[in-house]
Parts: sequence; C-alpha cells; structure tokens
Amino acid sequence: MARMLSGIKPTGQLHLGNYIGALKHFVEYQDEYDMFTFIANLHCITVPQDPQELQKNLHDCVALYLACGLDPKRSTIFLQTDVKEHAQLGYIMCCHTYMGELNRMTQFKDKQAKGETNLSGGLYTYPALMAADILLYDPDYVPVGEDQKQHVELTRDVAERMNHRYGDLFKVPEPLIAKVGARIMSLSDPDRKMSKSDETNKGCIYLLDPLNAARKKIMSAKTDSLGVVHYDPENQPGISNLMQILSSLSNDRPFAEIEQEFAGKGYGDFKRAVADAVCATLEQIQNRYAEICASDLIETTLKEGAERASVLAAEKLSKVQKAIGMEIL
Ligand code: ATP
Ligand code: LTN
Repeated sequence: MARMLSGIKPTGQLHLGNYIGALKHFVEYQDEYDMFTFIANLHCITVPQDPQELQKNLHDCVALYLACGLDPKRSTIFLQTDVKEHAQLGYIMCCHTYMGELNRMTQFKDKQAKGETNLSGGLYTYPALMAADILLYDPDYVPVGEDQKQHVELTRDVAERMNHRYGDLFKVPEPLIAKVGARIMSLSDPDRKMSKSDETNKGCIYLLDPLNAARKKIMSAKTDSLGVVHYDPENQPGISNLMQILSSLSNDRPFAEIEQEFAGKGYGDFKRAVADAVCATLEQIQNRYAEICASDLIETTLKEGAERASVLAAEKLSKVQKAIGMEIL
C-alpha cells in the first residue's frame, strides 16, 4: 500500500475551505493509502502564538479531524513534538539546505516583502523542518495546497542531494495537489480565498460556527445581478463558489445538474439549498465533535499514533546519522 503523509498547522480555527480543500480528501485517502497525519505544533511557533489560544487550536484540530471521519484505526495521527526525531532530523536537514534555497521560498519572501518585522529564524528554516517531517516516513505522496508545493520540491532536492552523497537514505516523494475544491473563496469577497485571517468574519464559515450564524453568512454571500445559477468563475465568482460548495458537500454533484435544478429560480432558493447542505454537514461534525471532547479519544489517538510513528522515525534517524558518520559504533 502506498504511503501518504500530511501535516497540519492549526494556527487558527478550521473552516469550510480547510474541510473541502483538505480534510475531506484525507478522510477519503485513508481507504487507499497508509495515511500519516500529524499536527505540526513546531511549525505553529515559527510565528508568535498566544499559549492558551494555541493549546485550544491544537485540541480542536485533533477533535475536528476525528469528527470529520479520520479514523485512528486506519490512519496514524500524532503530535509532531511527541516524536522527537522531527526536531533532530530537522537540524540535520538544515545543515544540508543552502541559504540560497531558503532565500527563494516564497512564503518567507512574501512576509518579508510585506514589511513584517521580527521574523524568526525558525520561520526562515521552516522548510528544512518540513523536509524532515516528510522524509522520516518515506511517503510516496504528500497532499498539500498550491502554496506548499515549493516546500515539497525543496524536500525532493535535499533528499536527492543526501541520497547522492551518502547512499540511498530517503524515498523521494511526490506532491499531490487536489484540483477540485482546492480554492474555496470568501463569501463576502469571492475574489479572495476563504481564510481564517478574514478580518470581517463574514466571508469565512468555521466548522464550529453556530448553525444559524453559518446560514446567515451563506444567505448574505455576495453574488451578482445576472440572476442565473451558472458555473462561470470569471463572470460569476460568488455563484460559482457557492456551486463548488454545494457540489462537494453533495457527493460531487455535477454543476450541470445543479444548474438544471435552479433554472428559472431565484438566488434565494439556491442559497437556501447551499445553506441546508452546509448546515447538515456542520451539524454532523459538531455532534461528533461534542462526543469526542467528552471521551478520551484524543489522548488515546495521539498516544497510539506517536508510538507507531516513533518506530519508523527512530529507525530512519539512526540510519541517517550512521550514514553521515555521526554515531560512534
Ligand atoms: P489560511 O488563509 O486560512 O491561513 P492556510 O492555507 O494557511 O489558510 P492551512 O491551515 O495551512 O491554511 O491549510 C490547511 C489545508 O487547507 C491546506 O491543505 C490548504 O491548502 C487548505 N485550504 C486552506 N484554505 C483553503 C480554501 N479556501 N479552499 C480550499 N482549501 C483550503
Ligand atoms: N507547511 C504546512 C504544514 C506542514 C506540512 C508538513 C505539510 C508542516 N510539515 C509536512 C505536509 C508535509 C502548512 O503550512 N500548511
């Protein structure tokens, strides 16, 4: 069975874009792949965090992943800091990554270009740690958003460099970029992606939003004056975004079928159907979330996940250190 690995960096509350673009796919992948999912808490602290808020986000992230259907029996789910090898191989990776390569990473460059000050050394070397996260487990595929593709490519370059220098150490993984639903847009500004950094809070539906608040956000979503439910992201970005949401929450229903159902009807009817689909999904997730929070599933999942992951990670780190000549045998 091919292996897949993904890391999640919960620096905020999970939203519908995260669900449709990432989470939903991870749940589907666990049937086909040996799936590894970890909570990247080392990556979280590359930018300043409020300790209480971070702790809550980490907890909610695990609970929501489980509530959405990630199954600890079929997937290995763990916290990055519970497997100490991440930090140690991360340092080794850092020593095999050139500053020129890190300087080219757009995520860091963008923050610098925006004039953000006091950027940390951890943020700069983040891609080397991400390479370690991946290479510890020899995955075949790494599902990521478009923004992370460059980091997976760097991972491939460093893996090839070290394989060439020290012998066969790592499997060279492929990034896997989802095509459909990869970019759910903001409800209030459909030219921008739905994001937790949405200041108005109107464009983003959080998975833990009260149902009436979520419904309100859909009903007041920005549309257009054309009055036809038609998939055309260029000229009708708001309607097309709502169609994407409806389609992916109803078993990838074809757009043509949705267009047919709402032919001759107003946007109000269409939005109600989208709101019903969103609320049904949220209700199911929130009920399961409440059950999970009242149980010990989070603790047992993370404990078992870390045990399973540690076996592979320890073996890989030792192989790498031996090959480099760092161990006294
Ligand atoms: P944000 O702008 O909310 O901070 P992000 O991309 O930094 O977004 P992450 O928590 O890093 O958010 O994302 C987790 C996963 O969710 C990634 O795979 C990312 O590509 C995906 N994702 C995030 N926002 C969207 C969106 N609007 N539509 C589809 N997928 C998304
Ligand atoms: N950089 C990613 C999170 C992340 C990750 C990983 C993803 C950290 N390590 C390893 C895939 C594989 C992000 O910002 N979303």
